[in-house]
Amino acid sequence: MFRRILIANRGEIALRIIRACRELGVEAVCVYSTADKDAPYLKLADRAICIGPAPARESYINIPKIIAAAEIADVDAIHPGYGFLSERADFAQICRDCKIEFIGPSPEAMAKLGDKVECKRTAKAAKVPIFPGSEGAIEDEEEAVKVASEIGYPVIIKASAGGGGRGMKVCHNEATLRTNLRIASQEALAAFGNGAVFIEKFLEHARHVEVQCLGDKHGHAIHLFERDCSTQRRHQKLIEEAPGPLIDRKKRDATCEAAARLIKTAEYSGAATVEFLMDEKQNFYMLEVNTRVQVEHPVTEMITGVDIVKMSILVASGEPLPYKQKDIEIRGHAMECRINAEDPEKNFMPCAGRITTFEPPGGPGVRLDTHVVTGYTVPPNYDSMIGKLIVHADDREQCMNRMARALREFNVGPIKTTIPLHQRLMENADFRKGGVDIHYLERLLK
Ligand code: MV4
Repeated sequence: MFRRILIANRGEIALRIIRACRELGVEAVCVYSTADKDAPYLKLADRAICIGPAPARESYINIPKIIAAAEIADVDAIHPGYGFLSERADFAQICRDCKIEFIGPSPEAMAKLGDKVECKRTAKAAKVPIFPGSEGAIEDEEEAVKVASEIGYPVIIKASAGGGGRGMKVCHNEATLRTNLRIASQEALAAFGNGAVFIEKFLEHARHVEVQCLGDKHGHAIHLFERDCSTQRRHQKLIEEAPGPLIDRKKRDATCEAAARLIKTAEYSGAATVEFLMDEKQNFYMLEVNTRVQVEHPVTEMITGVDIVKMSILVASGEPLPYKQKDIEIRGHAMECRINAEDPEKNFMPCAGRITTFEPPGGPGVRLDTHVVTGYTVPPNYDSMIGKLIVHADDREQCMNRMARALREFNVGPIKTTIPLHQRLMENADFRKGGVDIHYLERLLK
């Protein structure tokens, strides 16, 4: 096991990683920007190093500064958390060159699964279901038109280097396909430095179901079942739950096994999430792979009992996964509400500022992953998530009742948060039935 780890992140995930380190007997070194200098979680680290001013470019995503801090603190490894440098294959390669273990996949596995065209190719070989579409990147317009007429409109153009909904265009006919192809490729080149685009069948009504996987450096890969993350707005998830409600067991198992196969085929080590869209007939189609620990990992931890952050550290140190697939079982139901410092009444405008009232919920089955304490000031420079309320119960119904109870106990002020919106959702008949699609929240907010 590592002696000392540098945490190249901030906020609740930095605290989550500190906690995993402490339990593993590993020293944790935090880095922080001047905007986070008073963050209370820094006192829980064994050491904290200032890496620069508030803008992430000059601190949390500044590779020379992160590497300098790692050298000064003499760490064995760097945990990137999510966001920031977590999915940068160039950073993973620099860590390797500096003989610092990157806690995550190899740069090769990250590049392979991070590029969507490459990822689809690998998925197809591993018999993971994908949308019908172009084989690889589009080389010329006529080829795209031919593929589209074969699979039928609507089709969607995606950037191979894109992600999280960036650089996508839906086309309903040949004329718009032709026009959009050129625009999409130019935009992709400008935004990602890679103009490669591909097309696939566009699915209108869908649920977002993703499979949590873990791989080690000994060729083992397992899945920890799925999460439903359909309740989102502008590609920002608001609620995640596990298992996915109302999903046929056989189809679910086949998809989860396919996801684990993909991770194994890619010789992937660490935590990975394979994203799918699920149609009304519960057919699954892979979208992309997230090569990091995700925000919503706790719901999977609650239903499986597996500590995903600890596992990410364990496998990076070269240990084999201490679980076989048959050891993994679903226990009950878990749900996570993202608590953002935003005003849902004002188009989710971020609300930075001092939190003078902070009364967290508690009691059976309640977990709160947050770095916030009374008197904490939310800086305006980073994302607005200030915590995640996760609850676990025997079934979905009791889970929602428990969430409603916990939300009622949770008192945050004077800044606005997403708590009242979550309370409304816990009482919404469509949400309670389960199986809402990816457009549900935006429809509700209209
Ligand atoms: C799609 C799709 C429909 N059909 N692909 C958006 C984010 C990126 N990961 C992929 N996305 C989509 N890909 C096909 N072939 C619809 C979306 C999509 C979406 C997916 C998941 C969660 C929310 C979404 C919101 C709008 C569009």
